[in-house]
Amino acid sequence: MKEEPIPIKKETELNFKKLMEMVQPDDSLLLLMNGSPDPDAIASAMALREIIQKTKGLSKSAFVSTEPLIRQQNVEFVSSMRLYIQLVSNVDIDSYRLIAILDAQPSFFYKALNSTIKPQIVIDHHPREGEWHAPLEDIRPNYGALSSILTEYLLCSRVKIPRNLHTALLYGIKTDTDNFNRSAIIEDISAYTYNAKYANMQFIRRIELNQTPDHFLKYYNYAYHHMNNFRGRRVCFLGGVESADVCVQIADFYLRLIGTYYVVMAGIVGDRLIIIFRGDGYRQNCGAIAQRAFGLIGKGGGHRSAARMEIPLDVLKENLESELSQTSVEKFLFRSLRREPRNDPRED
Ligand SMILES: [Mn+2]
Repeated sequence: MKEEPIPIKKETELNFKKLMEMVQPDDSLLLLMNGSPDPDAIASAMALREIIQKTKGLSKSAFVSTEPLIRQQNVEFVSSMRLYIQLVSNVDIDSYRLIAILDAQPSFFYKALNSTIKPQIVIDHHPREGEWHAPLEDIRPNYGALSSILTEYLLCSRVKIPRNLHTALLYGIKTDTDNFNRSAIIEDISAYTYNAKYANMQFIRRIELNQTPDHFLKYYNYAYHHMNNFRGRRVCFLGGVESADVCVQIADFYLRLIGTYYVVMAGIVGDRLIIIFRGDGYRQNCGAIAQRAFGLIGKGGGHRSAARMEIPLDVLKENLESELSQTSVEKFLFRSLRREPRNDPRED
C-alpha cells in the first residue's frame, strides 16, 4: 500500500463526506472569489472543481470574482492555467445549483453584491467574520494558505491530481505565505513539500521573474535621479503612475541598496496619492511610520516591513501649502515623514 503523503485530518474527512452528499451527479457549480483573485484563491477553486468534476461530474461550472485580475503575474498565471474568470456582475448566480466561496466568507460580499449570498460551501483560512451559516463550512484561520487545506481535500478524495493543479497549489502556498515569511503552520510546509514533488517549478520561476513591464524602467530611472536619501531612508514622489504596483516594484527594488533601511515611494493613481512603504522591518516599523506620518488624512496600514497609505487628491490639496505640483507634493511627503520621532527606543 502506498504511504499517505500527508495525514488526513478527521475534519477534512467529515467535510469531504458532507461534500459528496451535497453534490448531485452532473451538478452545476459556481466558484466565488472576493476582490481581485489571488493565486491562493484561484488554486483552491481549481482544486474544488477538480474534486467535484472527477467524483460526481459537472454539467457546468464557473470561476467568478467581484473584481478583475490586476497583477500582471496573476493574469499570466490564469491564462497559463487556461482559466476564464468572470466578473460576478456578468453572471446569473441563480443559474447554478451550488455556490462555493473560497478564500473568503459570505460576510465579505455584502458590499460588493449589495445582498446576502447563500452559498452551500464555504472554505476559508481568514478569521471568522460576521453572521452567516452554510451547510458546509470549513474555516481554519491557523493555515497560511487555503491551498494547503485543499491539498488535504484532494488527497482525501483520492482524485488523481493533474500536474498543473500541483503547480497552482504550490504557487498559492508560496504567494500567500510570502515564501514562508508570513505565518504558516507545519501543514502548509507539508502541503508545499508534497506539491513540489510534482509541480512545474520552472513555470513558477518564470511567472515570478516576469513582473516588470518595459515601460516601468523610466520610473526606476526617475527614482535613481530624484530619490532623497536621508540616513538610510529613501523617499521619492514618482508623479502620475499607471498603478500602485509601480510604487511597490520600485520600492522593493531600491530596498536592496546597501545601507537602505526603508523606502517610501509615492505616486498619483487616478484621484489619489498612493504611498508605499517597504523596509527590512528590523529597526523601523513601516506600519507605524505610515500611520504617524499620514494616518490623520490618509487611509491604510501595514506591518513592520510593508505598509500602504492612500490620500484622496482633494484632501491632499487642502493640506498642501500651494497648488498640486512635483515640488509641493515632495515637500508634503518630507514634512509628514518628519513627524516620525528619531531614535525612538520603542522602534527597536
Ligand atoms: Mn488565501
